[in-house]
Order: sequence, then C-alpha cells, then structure tokens
Amino acid sequence: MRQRTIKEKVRIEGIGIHTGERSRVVLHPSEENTGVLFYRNGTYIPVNPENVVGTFLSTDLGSGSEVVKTVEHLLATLHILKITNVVVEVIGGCEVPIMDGSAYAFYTKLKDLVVEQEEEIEPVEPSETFRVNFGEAWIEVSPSESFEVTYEGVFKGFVGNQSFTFRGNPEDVVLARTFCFDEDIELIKNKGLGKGGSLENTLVIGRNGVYNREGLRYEDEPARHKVLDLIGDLYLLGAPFKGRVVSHRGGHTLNYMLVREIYKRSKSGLWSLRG
Ligand code: P76
Ligand code: ZN
Repeated sequence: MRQRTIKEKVRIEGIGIHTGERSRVVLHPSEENTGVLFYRNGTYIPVNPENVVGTFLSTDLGSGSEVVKTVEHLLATLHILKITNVVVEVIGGCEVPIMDGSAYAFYTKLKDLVVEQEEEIEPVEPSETFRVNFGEAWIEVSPSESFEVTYEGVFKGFVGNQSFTFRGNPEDVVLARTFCFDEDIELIKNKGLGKGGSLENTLVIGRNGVYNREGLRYEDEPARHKVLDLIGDLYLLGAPFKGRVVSHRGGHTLNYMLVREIYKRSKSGLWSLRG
C-alpha cells in the first residue's frame, strides 16, 4: 500500500485524562519513510514497541526523559486513516488530550486531509495463528486478507458480556468513549491517575446504568471502545496491520504483549527502515 501523510498542519487542544493538564498536539505533514513520531521539548519519540514506557490504564511512550501519555486514541485514528508519516508535537502537558473520550475529534479533523505519497509501505502481517495470554484474558491473531478486530468483553456493572467486530468502517468505533466503573474511581484517583476524568469525557458505569445524562452512544459502546484501543495499540508496530485479531478481555498490557510478539515474529524489513 502507499504511504500517506496529511496535507497541512492540524492543531488539537484539551486536557489529559490522567494528568488533568492542558496540552496541545500539532500534527505536522512529513516525508516518506519517516514514520509516525511524537515530538516534545526537542526530543523525537518514534512510535515503535521499544518506546512503550507504560500500559497501566493508558498507553504511554517515552524516550530519554520525555514521556507522552495516552497515545492510543490518536494512534487508532492514524491507523484507521493509514497515515504512515506524521510528526505529533505535544505542547504543554505531557498527554494527548482526551477530548470527549473518543477518537471523534481526531478523526473529523484529519479525515479530509489525508494524502497519498509515492513510496509504498508493507503492512505488518502475521505469518501464522497464535495467542498471547494474561490470566483469563487472551488475544489471538491470524493471517487474513482484511483487517478485522473483535473484542469480547466480560464487564462489570449493568454492561455484562458484549462483543464487537470492526471490519473497516471508521464510524463503527471513532465515537465510542473511554469508560470506567463507579466503584473503581476512588482507587484510580488514589493512584494519582484519572485527574482529568469527568462525565464530559468518560462513560461512567454503575450497577444499574450510566451516570452520563445523555446515556450510551451505542448499546455496546464499551466493547467498541476496547476495539478502538486495540486498533491504536496495534499501531505501535509502526505500520498498518493486516490480519484478524480477537481479544477476549484484553487491555493495554496484553495488547502490548501481542505487539511485542508480532514484532518478534515479523520477518518484514520494516525495522531496518525506522531504527
Ligand atoms: N481507560 C481505558 C482506555 O480507554 N484506554 O485507552 C481507562 O482505564 N481509564 C480512563 C478513564 C479514567 C479511568 C481509567 C477515569 C475517568 C473518569 C473518572 C475517573 C477515572 C471520573 C469521574 C467522576 C468523578 C466524579 C463525578 C463524575 C465523574 C479503558 C477503558 O480501556
Ligand atoms: Zn481508550
């Protein structure tokens, strides 16, 4: 497939869900074969599995002393739009803004600015079926001509079991918001996380329903959001993924274990290009 960048700069501003700090991301068009990079305080952080520094309640990248937290919803948008060359400058707080908790703001700002470049990029493909496991959770990948991502959730509260499969339609996942369970909020806040969390950017789920007055955007919004997270984490590979993925109760940590395993098994010459 052809490499892609954006036609012009894009600015997006808001607060970080974990730090609560205001930040601005500026996405800059970039040259062929440069890949997706974050840029902060003079340091480039290439998007690849080696630069993952955290997977607890968000996916965080870092290099040297610079960290960019909560990259997954922006990375999901770049993956869905197959934007392969872009520099994401992060100004102010060290976190990608959470916006409304979904990828919608990123998607609407970027979708009409995508341009194809001359050079090709090989998608990352698994050569065989395999699984990674973490407690009761597992993720299985298998070769396929299409990109398909399924999430099977066993959720608490009133949500229960739900599953969703992405088959290429961005609108199926870009509106799905991040979520948490009311009983977990205190614990999360005690760990110094979720400082920017509110009903403006998170679906807060209780035993009998959601606290958000507007309710759910889809009845399976949590499963769709988990699919979005997984699409974002798969882009840590640094190139679009081609194949089928099924996650049973996975999260960022297991997604990252999967990415490392795909990276290890991948015979693609991609990495010589991006060192
Ligand atoms: N999010 C993950 C995710 O989407 N990753 O990409 C996740 O685990 N979060 C994000 C939201 C955080 C908790 C951790 C959060 C959000 C809101 C609040 C606290 C923590 C709150 C609140 C509140 C307080 C008082 C009144 C009303 C609301 C998962 C989904 O994979
Ligand atoms: Zn998420």
